[in-house]
Amino acid sequence: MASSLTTFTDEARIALDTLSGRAAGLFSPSLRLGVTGLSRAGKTVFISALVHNLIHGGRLPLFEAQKSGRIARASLEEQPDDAVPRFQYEDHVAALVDDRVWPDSTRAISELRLTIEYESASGWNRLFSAGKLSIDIVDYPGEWLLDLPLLGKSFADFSREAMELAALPVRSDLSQAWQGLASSIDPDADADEMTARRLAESFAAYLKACKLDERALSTLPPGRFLMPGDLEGSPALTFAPMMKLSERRRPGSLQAMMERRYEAYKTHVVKPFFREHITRLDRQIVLIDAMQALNAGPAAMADLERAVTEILSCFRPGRGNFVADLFSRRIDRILVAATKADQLHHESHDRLQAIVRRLADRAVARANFSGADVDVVAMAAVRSTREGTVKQGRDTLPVIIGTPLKGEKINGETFDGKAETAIFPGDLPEKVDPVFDVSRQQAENNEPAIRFVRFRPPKLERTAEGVTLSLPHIRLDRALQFLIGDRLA
Ligand SMILES: Nc1nc2c(ncn2[C@@H]2O[C@H](COP(=O)(O)OP(=O)(O)OP(=O)(O)O)[C@@H](O)[C@H]2O)c(=O)[nH]1
Ligand SMILES: [Mg+2]
Repeated sequence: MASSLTTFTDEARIALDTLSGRAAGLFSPSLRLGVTGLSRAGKTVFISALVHNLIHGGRLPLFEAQKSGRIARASLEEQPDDAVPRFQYEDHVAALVDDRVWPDSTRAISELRLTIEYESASGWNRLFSAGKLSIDIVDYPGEWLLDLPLLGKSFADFSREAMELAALPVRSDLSQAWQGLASSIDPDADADEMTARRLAESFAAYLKACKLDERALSTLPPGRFLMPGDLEGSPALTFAPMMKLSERRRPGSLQAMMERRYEAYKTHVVKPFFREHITRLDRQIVLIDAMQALNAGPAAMADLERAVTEILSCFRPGRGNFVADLFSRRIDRILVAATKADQLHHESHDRLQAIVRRLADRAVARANFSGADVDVVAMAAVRSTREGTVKQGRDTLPVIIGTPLKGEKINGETFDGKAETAIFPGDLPEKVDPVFDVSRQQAENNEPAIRFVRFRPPKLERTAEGVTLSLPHIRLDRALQFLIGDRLA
């Protein structure tokens, strides 16, 4: 009797704590927003601009909660995951705003919690909810997502596919050194650390060369070979595909060692990453550098499309897929966003968006994927240019004006990183099809459609009182509305 009474009061106290905690807003609802994209796609800039605009009450007319004045406050709070590096928001904003330089490359996962206090739009909700939403923003390399298919592949499958891809004409020259080395090694020889390392380094060098090459080739797994994070040099990363594998590997052989490490990579790197991060996401934005791909031509567009297909496949693995079991939550909204639209005149923004829509539609159709809303946007998280016109003879040309980065070149002129310049960027094609038509590229070998120059981040305007205004953007508000707007209704 006495003991059950204690149990009862304990439970009652916990229940009471929960209630008062809720009343104090301690248990505010949260939303996990994943931000990804291949390296240099614009993840760090996007997160910095999003947070800066919310904290400083930026101009966000398409973000309904802000426009109608229902956001009381947005502030940074301690993140829920102690073992994940914090997104260094203050450093990135200082770079953008004070120094007018783009933030450094980040190359690993990081997290930031932004809490929004708001007034609900409906009287009913106002009565029952605390009007507080915590958004946990998770920035992670898209390259790591491309590892997911490895979970279903044996070392022999992985080796065979790697060989096939390396032998393709587009890659054969880049993979030559590694192929040469791999073919000279007997998998049945005794396991040897230095041989394993030489093979792994040579294979990683080939993957990096694909990435750096101007053919803008899509990324091949293992993703950590390109973006090792804090795992550089660890045994789980010191393996490579092998040729001439024997069916029955000998214990103590090089093949046995490589196979064990490949399995360790899956168990200790790929799986935990998915379980701890991807499967807990509610919403996702995939940033793409469509401008760079457009400039490189249809083959690069096809490659970008392939990468987006693979990335989308990771978020909603169809039923029956072995990874579906890993998911604890369901991503219900995905935004595919082309950043850096500020390198075009606004007349081309809708064209860029149409191109991204086509790309996303094709990727969705091909991915093993269902059940999430996918939208697209052409945006600039940070707008580095203004618009204007320039008279040339009898024509008036629409131009964009900004400070080109030091060393950028156009028409033989090299910029010093200080002077403002007006540039006629050219228009994107009106029709979408040719952009994806690979046969056209070989036929014409034409000039890039757009001339694009990279600009420095903008100079922020100050009010009469000396207050710095928030970072200017293009359609960041539209992205926000799609990603979190409904949760602030
Ligand atoms: N004009 C313009 N350039 C941008 C914008 N966002 C990103 N960039 C450019 O793209 C580069 C990469 O942006 P980041 O945000 O660092 O990209 P990331 O995806 O975090 O890159 P990693 O950390 O290397 O994976 C920047 O250095 C800028 O030059 C934008 O909104 N407008
Ligand atoms: Mg980054």
